[in-house]
Amino acid sequence: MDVWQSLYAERDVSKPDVLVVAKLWPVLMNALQAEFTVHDRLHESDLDKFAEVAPRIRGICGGGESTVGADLIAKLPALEIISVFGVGYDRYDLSAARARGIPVTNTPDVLTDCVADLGLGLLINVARRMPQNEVYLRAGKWASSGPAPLARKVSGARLGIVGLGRIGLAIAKRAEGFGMQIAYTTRTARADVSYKHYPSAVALAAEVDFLMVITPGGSATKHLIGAEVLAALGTKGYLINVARGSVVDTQALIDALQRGVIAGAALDVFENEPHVPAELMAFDNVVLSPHAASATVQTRQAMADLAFGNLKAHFGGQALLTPVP
Ligand code: A2R
Repeated sequence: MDVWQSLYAERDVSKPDVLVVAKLWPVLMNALQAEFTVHDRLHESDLDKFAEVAPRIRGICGGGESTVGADLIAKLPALEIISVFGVGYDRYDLSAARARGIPVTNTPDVLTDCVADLGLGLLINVARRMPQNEVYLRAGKWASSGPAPLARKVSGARLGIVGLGRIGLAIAKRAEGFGMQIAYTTRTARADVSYKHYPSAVALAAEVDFLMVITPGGSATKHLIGAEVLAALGTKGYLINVARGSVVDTQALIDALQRGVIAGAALDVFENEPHVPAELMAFDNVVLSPHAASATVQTRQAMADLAFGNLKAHFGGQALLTPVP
């Protein structure tokens, strides 16, 4: 048996080779392994083996925060499809994929409710100091020192949403239930909503109590929320980020919190996640969440069904379920 025969003998040639570029949820991983020949992060763990299998890799599956650059795509001459387990794909080089005619799919819509739920949950948490209050109670301070400090009322407050797409709109609908006054900023005003549109995040921030960030990541929105926006939000304003860490200038946020430029922040995403700056962890007026917006069993199952379904559709010669436009 020559080297190629031995390679082929090890694998089921009827199962397309798929490179997995993230530590995926086991349910999705199991589905992939049943249908495909899966190479789990081989490009990071074993470069020799990766060089061996790269010529026959036909699909990539990764998470929303994975990086798939032009360099990786160039190493995969047989690549036909990239399936993203997430709605955001800002670290995938779409131009490089498109130049080769390789479709990219994502998992929109199915996670909208959960991200919106968490966005509003974070807003209420930071305003009403729910995590801090629980720590206060558990530390016995209620009994020893009396009631916890007063919080900020949510119902009826002014909410500014940066990015009024699928998720931004779902957040707005929830906030309507709290009688909040809603305004937003996007590059193009929506004709189908009556919320007030502002031309920039700075203009919006100056008019609201809570600024909710829910745009895509990537170079177009990098540090969209910086010192100027935070100054406009002001000493009574709160920032909530459920978009991508890159949309907020972390150093500017830390500076603003240190100097009392804003009232507080609630963050589900970070620039260098899973690493969270120690400065952020130290603030009493900051609520932190480990990028958990879509992390429910129900939503992750729906996302897995789409991420897997797109690959299966492609290799079965069917139309893709959710191609990135
Ligand atoms: O700017 P527009 O008119 O394209 O509106 C989109 C808005 N957006 C921006 N707003 C302000 N400045 C920008 N530079 C900017 N770029 C985009 O973000 C639109 O209203 C919204 C994105 O909405 P969708 O595409 O429907 O995305 P979805 O499902 O709401 O998810 C948003 C992001 C994902 O990309 C992940 O990064 C994260 O939520 O999970």
